Amino acid sequence: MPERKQRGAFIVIEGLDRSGKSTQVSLLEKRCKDAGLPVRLVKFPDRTTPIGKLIDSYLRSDSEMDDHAIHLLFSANRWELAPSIIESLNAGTTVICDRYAFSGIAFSAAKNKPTMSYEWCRAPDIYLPAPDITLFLDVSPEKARERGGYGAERYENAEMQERVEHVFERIGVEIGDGSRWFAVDADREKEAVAEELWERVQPYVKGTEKPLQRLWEDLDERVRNSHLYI
Ligand code: DGP
Repeated sequence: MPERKQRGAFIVIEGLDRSGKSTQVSLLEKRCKDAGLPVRLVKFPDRTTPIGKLIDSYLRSDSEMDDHAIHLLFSANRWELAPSIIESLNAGTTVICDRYAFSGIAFSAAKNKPTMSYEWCRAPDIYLPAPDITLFLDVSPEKARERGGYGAERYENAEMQERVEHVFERIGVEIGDGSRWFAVDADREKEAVAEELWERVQPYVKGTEKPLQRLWEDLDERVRNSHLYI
């Protein structure tokens, strides 16, 4: 029998600000490298592209933008990198992604605007490559405060972070908590968190034969099959 082709795993790390996400992403990358696995790190927003530069300026409050427009730019930033992520995965490289579409929904829906519902926020990211596993670093507001509080960028305040966390909880339920989405207690020491992340990614890091899926493609199918489209 011909050997089935393995692709790299698509691993997403999400979390609130001050959850230790950047540290954990680096530790996970190092562990993959030490294990001899081909790995590529991707960070969203990618502030280096022309779209990313607009996002960077907005996050630093150097510029203002309509909430809907900036939401679509965050999504466009993911779409512009999607082909190269797919290419890496098909070449057998594990892709570790620091934030993804889930942040897109969480941070925008947390603005609580009547014209930016959960569904509206999710829409532009439907059909992006779907992660094999998403690890959500869950930090308590007390721990975040203990870690030196939030930074100076837009969204980095306790009230916003609390609303963001609620949206993340809903996303976790929708994606399937305990299957493709795992909430990880990020209040613990960084070594303990790193150990749990490493354990969680074990079924995937050596590559997978599973075809790459698209985000919420089943949901879209339900929409397409509905009588609204006849
Ligand atoms: P980071 O570089 O990980 O600190 O993320 C920058 C900030 O941008 C952080 O507060 C989360 C927020 N963010 C990340 N992705 C999105 C997105 O797609 N939409 C919105 N509105 N905010 C996002």
